[in-house]
Amino acid sequence: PVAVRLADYTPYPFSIDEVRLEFRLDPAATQVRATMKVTPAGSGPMRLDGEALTLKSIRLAAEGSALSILPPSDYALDDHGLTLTAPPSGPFTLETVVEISPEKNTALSGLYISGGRFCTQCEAIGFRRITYYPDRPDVMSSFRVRIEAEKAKYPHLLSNGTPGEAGDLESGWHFAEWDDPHKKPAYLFALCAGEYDVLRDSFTTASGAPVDLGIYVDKGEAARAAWAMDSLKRSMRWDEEAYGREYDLGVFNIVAVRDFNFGAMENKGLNIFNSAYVLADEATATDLDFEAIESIVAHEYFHNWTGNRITCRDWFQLCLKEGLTVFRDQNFSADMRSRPVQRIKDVIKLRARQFAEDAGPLAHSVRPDNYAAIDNLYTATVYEKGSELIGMLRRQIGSQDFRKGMDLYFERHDGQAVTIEDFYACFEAATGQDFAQFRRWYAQAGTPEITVEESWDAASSTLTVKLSQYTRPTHGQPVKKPVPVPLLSALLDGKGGHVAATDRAAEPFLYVLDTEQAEMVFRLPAGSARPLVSLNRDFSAPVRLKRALSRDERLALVRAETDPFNTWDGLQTLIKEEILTLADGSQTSPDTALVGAIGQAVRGAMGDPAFAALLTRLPDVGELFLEREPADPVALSAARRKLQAAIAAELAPEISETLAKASPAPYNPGAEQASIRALRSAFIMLLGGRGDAAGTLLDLYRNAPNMTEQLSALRALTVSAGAGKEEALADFEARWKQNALVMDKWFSVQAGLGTAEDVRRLIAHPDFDLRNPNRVRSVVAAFAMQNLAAFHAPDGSGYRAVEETILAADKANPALGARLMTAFEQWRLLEPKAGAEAEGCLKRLVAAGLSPNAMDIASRALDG
Ligand code: DPP
Ligand code: ZN
Repeated sequence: PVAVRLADYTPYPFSIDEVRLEFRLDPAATQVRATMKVTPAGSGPMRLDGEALTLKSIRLAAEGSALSILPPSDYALDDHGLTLTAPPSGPFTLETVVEISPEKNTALSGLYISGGRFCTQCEAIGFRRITYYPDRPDVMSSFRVRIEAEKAKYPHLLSNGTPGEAGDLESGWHFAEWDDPHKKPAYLFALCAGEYDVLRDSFTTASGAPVDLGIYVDKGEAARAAWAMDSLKRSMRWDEEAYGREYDLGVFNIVAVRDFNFGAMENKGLNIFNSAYVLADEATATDLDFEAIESIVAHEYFHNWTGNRITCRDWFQLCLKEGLTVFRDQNFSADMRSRPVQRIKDVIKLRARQFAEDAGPLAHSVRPDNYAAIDNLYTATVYEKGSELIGMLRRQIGSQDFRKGMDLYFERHDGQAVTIEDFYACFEAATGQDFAQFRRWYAQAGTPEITVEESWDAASSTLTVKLSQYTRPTHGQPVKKPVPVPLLSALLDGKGGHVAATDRAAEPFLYVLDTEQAEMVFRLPAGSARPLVSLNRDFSAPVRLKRALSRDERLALVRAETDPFNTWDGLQTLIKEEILTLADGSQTSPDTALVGAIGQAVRGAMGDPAFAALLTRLPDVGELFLEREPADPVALSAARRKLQAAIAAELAPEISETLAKASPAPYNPGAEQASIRALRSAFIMLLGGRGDAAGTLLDLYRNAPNMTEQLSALRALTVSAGAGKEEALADFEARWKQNALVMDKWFSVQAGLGTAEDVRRLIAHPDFDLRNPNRVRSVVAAFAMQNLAAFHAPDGSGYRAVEETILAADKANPALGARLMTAFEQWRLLEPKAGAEAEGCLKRLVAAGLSPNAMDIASRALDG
């Protein structure tokens, strides 16, 4: 595929002042009439995007005249659109009528059918599958929509904005009109039609405007949308309090859809959600599901200002809305729950997904300068690293100046489609600072490595900390320039306190490393003991710290830490090193001092159970790939289990004591109870690592009062692979076979923890549905992205178990196919046998024929 380049950007030479869309909905043949009021800004042809459309008629009217059929000589059609070869030089009206087939739309982009209802997904370029239109984010227009459909089958007809006229038509049809007064790009268009149950509520904005809220779900499911509704109202309030942003329409609707490529979509006034992120109750959803719903509802809502009111000029600027909105939702979650726990979870995700992406053939900068397939830019780098960049900005300028810059951004750019430069210009204006060097973070791919060397001169009581930064070459970027790395730091006394230097108070301080090398020099009062150095507290910069410390030095640092993130991270580093040592065979059993220290840390944190749970966490095999090459996932996985068993033995008394208590009741999904259940679940997982706890686990499974603990017990039984596993899996299936979202968990537990044979069996299961992305991901992605020892088996059996399914999924749904292909991103790091099998599999997939989206991933993975 030909790459699209940022450098080639030119504004669209027409403005679309208004567009009216009229739909006659039919699953096989939907008719769409689009009437646009157009004003040329220059001269030349007018290009409209369009894919998989059948043009029925095209008419044009110059200003002041009536519509008349456009002669074929005045336009040209091709597979990707329509060109008006000689449009009028003054304002005109263009009307097209096209026919589309929603029921044949398996790509789930554009207008399609899910569960017998119509729905849309237009980001990034799905609108061109609905009608001919300049499908680019910098063309903003006001949309008026009329929907006609059979009333009995589709009683609810929804679109963006606020409802207008509605009524009955002939032969059992009806219609509804919707008006969206806010100008928007086509990717924010949405339409839903069908029969739903509706959970209704209302909200009053800070300035007193009433908003009707509705969540549209499957029949019988309205009660299960209560948490999503609660999360929505809290998000609306939070955006007023934290950013001064109010909602701007009288209606806000969410529709839950079972078949959806993304998690959710922020269409103006009509968010469409993957039903996995709407429906929850204690019996069917885990605390992690509740937490995800809260954060995704917030994320989509926050897009109303960061994304919709102010959108991206082009898709290279995707991080402008996504990185910023992730930053906003992460802070919302931190305010709703525990800030340090939220930070740790965000960093786990960043390291697992984004660091891996940044270290492999798919590495790209947060704002790339070219792409082959826009769907493939919805990445951890754009989202998660994009959020980290905003976090660094705020840390450097402080929250007051950050708010000033944001206020200016909203004031200056409301109603516009803008760039990262526009965003930073607001912060330059608000603070008088120059962010040119900071913006290198947006242009350079790769994770900076910060090497730290300390020396202590006892005679002068001087501690010198040498810092240097280096970013490895990535595809197309052989040499990197230094970026500003804000390191929140402190000197520790080893007794839980901070040390002052002669010229520096005892408080933590921000040190910004903005050159390749620099030194921090601390002069202490004569006779001082050597302090310990706490660096990158709260993970203030998204970097990899390289510090040559012995196990004892690290343990001492963990004990001395005053920053909860670093306490956790210090143990994670030790745990990583321990797993690597066990995996390469230089040590056969886990170090007792380390296991003891983990036990001690967990016991000391029992008062903050969610934090204690994180202290028991072992890094995933995928995170360890980056630590030592070549990676041997089979050995890493075995080593990980050894350490897990040792931690379980160390904590045996706490585990039995905790699990002997009843789970908190009555159930509440809020942070306080979720924290207690997080520790219970962590302990259940540790029991699974022991191999002698099948009886206890089966009891826990049978008596689990909620899905959080039921699923943990099921997982632990699956890991332990002993007695009770088959019984629990069969029971779970019998109990939940009617609930697709719960069954996704059943599939995912087995694919994520089982063998290649298990995966073949799951793919052959009658409920495996190639057309449903959640189900495909719960098997193929769970296996290929979480079960690395089995997926990357040295005999290639893991690859062979899923390659045909990847091909078939890709054929129907290229966005899904491409997402699954990213499982190969780390293949070059593998030990030679698995590496050769991975390459063979990639080549077979390419030879069998992939979609352009999947081909983009495969060819980068092979070239890189
Ligand atoms: N823009 C969506 C999001 O919120 C992706 N579909 O991330
Ligand atoms: Zn988003």
